[in-house]
Amino acid sequence: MGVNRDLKKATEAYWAGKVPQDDLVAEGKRLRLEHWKIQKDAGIDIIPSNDFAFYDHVLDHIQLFGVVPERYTKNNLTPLDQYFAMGRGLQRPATDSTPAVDVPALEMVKWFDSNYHYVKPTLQDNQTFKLASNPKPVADFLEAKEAGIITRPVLLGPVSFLHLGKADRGHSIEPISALDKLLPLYQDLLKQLKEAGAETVQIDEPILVFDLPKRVKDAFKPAYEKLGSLGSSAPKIVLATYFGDIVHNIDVLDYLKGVYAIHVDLVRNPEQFETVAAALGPQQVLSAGVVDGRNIWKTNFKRAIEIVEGAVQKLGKDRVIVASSSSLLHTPHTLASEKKLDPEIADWFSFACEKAKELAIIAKAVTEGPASVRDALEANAKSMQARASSSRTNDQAVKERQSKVTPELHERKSPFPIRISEQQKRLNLPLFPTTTIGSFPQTKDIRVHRNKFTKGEITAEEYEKFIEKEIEMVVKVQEELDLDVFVHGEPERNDMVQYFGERLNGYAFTTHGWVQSYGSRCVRPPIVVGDISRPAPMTVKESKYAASISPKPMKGMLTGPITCLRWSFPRDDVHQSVQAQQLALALRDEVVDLEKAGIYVIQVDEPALREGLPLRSGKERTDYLKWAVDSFRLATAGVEDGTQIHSHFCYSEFQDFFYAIAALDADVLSIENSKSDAKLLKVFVDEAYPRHIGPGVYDIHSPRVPSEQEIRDRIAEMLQYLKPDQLWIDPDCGLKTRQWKETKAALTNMVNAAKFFRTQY
Ligand code: MET
Repeated sequence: MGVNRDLKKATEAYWAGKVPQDDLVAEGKRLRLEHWKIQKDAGIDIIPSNDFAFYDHVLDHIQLFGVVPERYTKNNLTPLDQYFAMGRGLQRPATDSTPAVDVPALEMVKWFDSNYHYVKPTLQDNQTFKLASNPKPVADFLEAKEAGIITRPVLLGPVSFLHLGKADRGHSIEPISALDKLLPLYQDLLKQLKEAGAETVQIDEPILVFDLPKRVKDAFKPAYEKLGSLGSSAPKIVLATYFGDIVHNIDVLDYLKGVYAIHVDLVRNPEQFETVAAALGPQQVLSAGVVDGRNIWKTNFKRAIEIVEGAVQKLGKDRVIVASSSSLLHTPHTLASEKKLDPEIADWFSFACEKAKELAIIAKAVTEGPASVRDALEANAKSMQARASSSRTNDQAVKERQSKVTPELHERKSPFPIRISEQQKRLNLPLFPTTTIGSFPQTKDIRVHRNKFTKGEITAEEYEKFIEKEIEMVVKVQEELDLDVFVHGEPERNDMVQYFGERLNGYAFTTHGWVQSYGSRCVRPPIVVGDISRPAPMTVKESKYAASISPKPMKGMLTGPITCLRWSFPRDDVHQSVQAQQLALALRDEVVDLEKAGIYVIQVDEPALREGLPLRSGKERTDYLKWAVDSFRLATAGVEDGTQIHSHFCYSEFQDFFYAIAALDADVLSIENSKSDAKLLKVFVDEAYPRHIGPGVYDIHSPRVPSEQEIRDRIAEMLQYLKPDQLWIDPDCGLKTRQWKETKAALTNMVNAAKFFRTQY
């Protein structure tokens, strides 16, 4: 994105019509050159190209191979506008010279287990492919060459490209079946790259870290036989995998004998080295990913050098490349931008620019001997030592508390039937109770006040008064709407994870540590640096105030341990289960404090529970589900039977790990369902799920106001699967991104629809 999110600024200015396309294109060129130069100056020998994308690199390939559904091609858009239309949709009124355009975006989903999102290749029956004229990988290679840098172009491999795709709506093609038609384009592209002067090319096949259907696994054979058959008319291929190990797919390496090198992630799975090294052909090179592309910690040089030296011993110097484990897209740009970080902590971090330098040092240490980089090694050892023994990292009290966690702490006092009757006595809710998921619109006024407060332009009291006024307003609106369980609206929260991180010991924050989430959207994850604890209540004041101004039940609102962990940069020196347990204990205290303050409905959001699922089935996944569920239970089980625990997820596809959802033992679950088939709810019937559920009745991601009838129809559908006394009525997520006008209109219709059903039962 550039050191100051330059690409974000340029694309958004272009989308807003503030700058012409040429300016955006020029900014792209400037950024590419700058990033090549950073790597060159850092001492990187092999510099990648075609890793720059205006929106997403998978989308680049969609356009490169002409996998563009007709709805995007028929509007006479420029190629770049067509590209953005696929990435983010395009809605444009007609002008004198152009007709109106209204196309939704292609589907976008998470990239493996990261928080980056890619655009899904969307294929149609009888899909054809066409290589773009002046293909971007070739153009970018030539651009770098002109600047005096010979790069290694990066392509997404044909098998991964297809397997990561899907059939378009109304089509039934199995993407991998199109491989034969796609391969000639890769061949053509490789030849063009060679003609342009590329000696090597990196082809990513990250799907090798998944469990693969046989058909997909088998596809590697024809694919790499064809690409390998070009001999000297194509660049040599470095086949890259990342985010996991490839041991379970190691037989695929038999089909890859024609490739020059294999890249593996040795940060996540150092143990795969032996198996991979043994499976390499006698000439094949190993690209050893030893610098973490997914986190912000300084590389432990000693450990990394040991791994590289081990590889050199086994394979010989000429057969080892030192690399980052994955693309550095997932790390912030440079530590040099962080002026406010405590120097003690800053010394432990390494962002993308620093990681590039680390790679050069590791390679030099191995090739020229440790003496050639003595100062760097000594400084690194010191940092490692300082971090390991720092009081910021280690909190004895936290460790002690963890050692005393017993199985009983994960259990509510009584089973659900007893709890719900206690809760009902206290809450006295009607059938089909209505509620919302937590946030109400985050208006400009709220952001302005928060900024002023952060900058010290208004006092803490002034800010607090402002927040109270917002809460009063939100409560009043809910009274007018006649909702049953209220929320305070979350006006005081900048972000659902950062807000908690800022109130916990053990967290650090950056000012510029942005990473791309999708398109121009970036997030700035907080960093877990040490043992986590809660010095003081975090949300009680706001919830208590809200409860004090209305007789209706007020729902307390917390972010769950797994979501706090997943949306942060976690520690790499203790297992994530330990960090989750620490977060759980901190949240447990908060839950109990909320109850003491008279808050008898408490929601603990876990929207990231699913993305934390390990990529492959098996032990790691089962283990994860165990500790993830345990952390939720530990956080919530401290309350009395009469206090109602809610949880919220933003997806409804959990059929494959339903037992874990059930094991959370939440009294009420609210889930995303408005865009999915109500049939997904069948699992609740099949599994005889006994507790309460609120499948979102309308989509909050769109400003569209659903009619009362539409919501009634949706509820009727849900009642085919859920019992009337089990069903809650709510929107499918928080309302923070919406405007007030549509929020009130949609909630009015929602409450009326619930009231209608009350008359029916
Ligand atoms: N309580 C949160 C909200 O309403 C839940 C968001 S889940 C992404 O904003």
